[in-house]
Amino acid sequence: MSVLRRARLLGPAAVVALLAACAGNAPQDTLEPEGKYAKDIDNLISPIFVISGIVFVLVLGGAVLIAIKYRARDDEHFDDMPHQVHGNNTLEIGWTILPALILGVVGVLSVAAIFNLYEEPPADAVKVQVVGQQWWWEYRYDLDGDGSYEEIVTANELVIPSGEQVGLEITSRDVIHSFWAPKLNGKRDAVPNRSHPWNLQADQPGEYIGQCTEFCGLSHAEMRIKVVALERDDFDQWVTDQQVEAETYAEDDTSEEAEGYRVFTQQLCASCHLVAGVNDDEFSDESIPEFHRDSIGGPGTITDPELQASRHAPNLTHFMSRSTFAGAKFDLRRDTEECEALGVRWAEDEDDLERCLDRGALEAWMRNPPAEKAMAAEVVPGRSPRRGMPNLELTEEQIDQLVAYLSTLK
Ligand code: HEC
Ligand SMILES: [Cu+2]
Repeated sequence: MSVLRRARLLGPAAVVALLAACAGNAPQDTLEPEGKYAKDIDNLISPIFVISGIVFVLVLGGAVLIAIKYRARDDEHFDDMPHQVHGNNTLEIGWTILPALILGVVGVLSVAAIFNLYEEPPADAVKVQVVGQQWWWEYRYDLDGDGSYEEIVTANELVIPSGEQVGLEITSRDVIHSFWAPKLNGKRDAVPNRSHPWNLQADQPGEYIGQCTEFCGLSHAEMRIKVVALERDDFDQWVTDQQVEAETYAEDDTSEEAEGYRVFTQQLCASCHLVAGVNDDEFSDESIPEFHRDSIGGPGTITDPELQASRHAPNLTHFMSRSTFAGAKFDLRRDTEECEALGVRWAEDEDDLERCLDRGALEAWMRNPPAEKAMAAEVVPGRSPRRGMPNLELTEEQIDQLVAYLSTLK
């Protein structure tokens, strides 16, 4: 292929790549940090980029200059050897020491930044265990500092207080994932049976988007991250709300949500999803096999691959306090400006919920989850054939009842 043709093919690709870098709305732009740790990284990238830029220009510029200046000008002098500088001590010591000095500076800056990223959270910091699983993130909070992450268990949205260092312990229940919210910090792998410490801090309240960045199977691209930073007061309120248990319904209650409650507890839902105050028994030490117990106390001891990956599902106790579901792939709020502006604790208000709940998305999910998100992996001997939520063949009536019931889980 001629150089020209190659350029003609590569040109448009380069232009597309270049234009993509100009996106106005780029929620995952790592070069626009919005928290301490992401800024630490940015403060490392910028000087090193400048240093590499200078080296690049000097070396490449020098090479081009010399190539032009000393090129063979005519056939007569084509085989002439240029003047040799081998053995020039000043030059040789110079170009050994200078790069070493430059790398030394880069090394010191890098190591200092890495130490910053790993600083221990203060004793009273919010601590969250982040559990990657195919294909969603679970967040478990240790609020009393006793080292067990069981005070709040939620999914999809990591809620943190803004302006504070939040200590994470990142792990996985099945395969290797990687946690990355680019505006708040760099990435950290989630590896089964390991716990990786990490920090997050968001300077301002807001929503920060990220995604799993380690290929983890079928729905890897649909395993998103949403960090929601709230003012301290709002965060405290969120914590209080999250610790309230859900209601149960009497047998003679014929309201739609009571019917939905019965579908939830009598269908398989309750064997995978925990709603605190409703089916804790099914997840208690006595009544469940050991692997399921781990889903309460956190991962770490599950070694049977089939058990590692089956029957773990998002805790639904406060499902409606989130704005997304299924690995943050779908919005639970309708896509209008008014509803988008409600913020994360949108479901508190009955009217907001009535007006803004995206019923269609939720109903579609219950009608046939694998059609909404690729989840069923092929059958591998010795492994569970199922990841995620199966199609439970619900009737339309049951779906309506379930939506009514789920709407009460605020
Ligand atoms: C075999 C286990 C299993 C059963 C049974 C099950 N689910 Fe699920 N469900 C899951 C898993 C796993 C997910 C997360 C899927 C994902 O995000 O990839 C999920 C996701 C959900 C979500 C979204 C939650 C969130 O925050 O992301 C809702 C709502 C839900 N299920 C409701 C139900 C209802 C209602 C039933 C009963 C009709 C039910 N599920 C039965 C495993 C199950
Ligand atoms: Cu993943």
